[in-house]
Amino acid sequence: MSRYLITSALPYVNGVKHVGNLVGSMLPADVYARFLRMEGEEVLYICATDEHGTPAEVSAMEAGMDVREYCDMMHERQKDIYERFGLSFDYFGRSSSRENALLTQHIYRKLNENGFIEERTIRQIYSLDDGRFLPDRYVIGTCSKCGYTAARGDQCDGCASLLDPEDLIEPRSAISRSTNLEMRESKHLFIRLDLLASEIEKWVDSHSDWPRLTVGVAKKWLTEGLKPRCITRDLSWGIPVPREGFEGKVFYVWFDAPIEYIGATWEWANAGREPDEAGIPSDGSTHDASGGSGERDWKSWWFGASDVYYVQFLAKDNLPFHTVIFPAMLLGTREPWTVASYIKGFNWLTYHGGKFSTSQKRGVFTDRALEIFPADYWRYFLMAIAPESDDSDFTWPMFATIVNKDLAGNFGNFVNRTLKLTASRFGGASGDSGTPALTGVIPAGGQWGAREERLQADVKEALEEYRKCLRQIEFRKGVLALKKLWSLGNLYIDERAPWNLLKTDKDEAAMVLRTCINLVRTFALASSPFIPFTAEKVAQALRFSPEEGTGSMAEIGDLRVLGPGRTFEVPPVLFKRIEEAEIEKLTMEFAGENV
Ligand code: B3M
Ligand code: ZN
Repeated sequence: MSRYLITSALPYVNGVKHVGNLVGSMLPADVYARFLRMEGEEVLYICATDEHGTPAEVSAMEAGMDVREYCDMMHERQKDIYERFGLSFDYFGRSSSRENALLTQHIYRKLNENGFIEERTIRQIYSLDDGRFLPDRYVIGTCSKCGYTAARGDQCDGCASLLDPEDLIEPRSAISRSTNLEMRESKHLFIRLDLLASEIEKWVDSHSDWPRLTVGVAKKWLTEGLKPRCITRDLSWGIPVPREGFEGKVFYVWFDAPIEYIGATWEWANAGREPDEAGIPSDGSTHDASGGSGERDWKSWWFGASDVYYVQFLAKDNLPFHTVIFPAMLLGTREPWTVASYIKGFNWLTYHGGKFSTSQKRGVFTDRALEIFPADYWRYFLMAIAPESDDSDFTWPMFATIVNKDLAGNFGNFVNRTLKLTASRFGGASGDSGTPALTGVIPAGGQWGAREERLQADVKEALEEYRKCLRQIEFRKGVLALKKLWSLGNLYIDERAPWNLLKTDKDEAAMVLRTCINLVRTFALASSPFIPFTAEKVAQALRFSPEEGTGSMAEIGDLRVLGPGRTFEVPPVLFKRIEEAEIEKLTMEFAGENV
């Protein structure tokens, strides 16, 4: 028996994310977590905001706020949005937590003890007027290759060349615009990835089941050769480096960010209590994986945990950090930290053929998305077009097609016509006084025939197919299987035409409708990882608890769970069709400023 540890890439704290970010990490992780819980598995789904580094510092400065206060505010804002998307984190932490600081410093110390840390002196641009070193991207100037006047020190947006700050003509600070810059020497720490390369390669090779994208990126890095990598920065916002001569320096944000997967689990366990440094397991001690007292035990997930299957979800630009650098950091401690069992990487979601752009306001951002359509529309649509094996493109016409066809047409319509017809013919009182909802009673009578037996077999088969896809973390295939399952309902009801049977054989009609209501239950439960809010609505309308009869696909697929005599309500239309005119309006609204 395994337990499942799930993490999704930590969104940077600055700025609200667009729906492309969502589908590249958090949303699929959530679908997977919900699916596994539904299967009765023990799951811990952890995420957090990534709060350190220059972007947070600079955004705080732009907002005229203290960086800690800025992060407090933005963390809450993002957390709220993710809650409204139905992301079912067991914990959503913060990389600026005390837990993460202690763990980051611990991991650094172990790497250092084991000879994987090296001190080097490097030359960097210092801004006299800002009183600080400038990271490459905070130096701007004219591109020496194409003459673009707002090129950054790491890359030119005019000609896409990779640059060094020295390649810029008339370099200036992106923070203050000051040209008062000079090169200064500064001491930094490097992690000796070169010494860990063969171990990492072995580790990657031992995972033949990983997606092609994941293995491809890892292999590319390994073949190009791993070089020592700088893990410290001359900044004040970050985790202090516990080493003589490094006062005033902090760890590079990419060093502490992945450690926050562990840190957030510790935050979850502490539930607001102060962490105790002695809580970090010491060398060689293998933790009792049973978790002891039944309290939240972060170590049982992360240290010496032989029964944990750990799955990471992230977009492809984050793959090098997760397939090479983070595992090297953990392996180099020579302690038994949990490393990934499976790494699910995603390609890009583009927006009408181009990039989502925060600066140009191009594309749909998560906060605005929820003002336009309910979360389940987004969840289903985004997963249906998830950039799994290739990049994929968001367009509004596509959004409308998928919502109209699958959600409103296939699923919603079946639920609606089944429940409406039943309520109107069987016990269809128009609610108690004051409640306008149409209510009905599941009718008695009739016997299952060969068609129903076949339906039951088809449903179980479709569910098994669906289950297989999600077990293999193949979401688009999972969506296809789900659609196939829903179609079985429409096929059945059209074939059996209970509206006609009602005139000729009321018992038979009752049996068909009863079977359809059970299909509604099955569909709602099975779909709940993708459309949890709707599944909940249906559960409430049919008055069954979502936990009732779950725990296996066989139970979910059983079409004789809801028996005669149970009352139900007809829920309002679950998914509204999106009309042409609305699509045009939305396409215009989100086209961005440069169109
Ligand atoms: N915050 C980059 C990103 O949001 C970075 C991920 C950290 S994962 C440990 O794409
Ligand atoms: Zn250029």
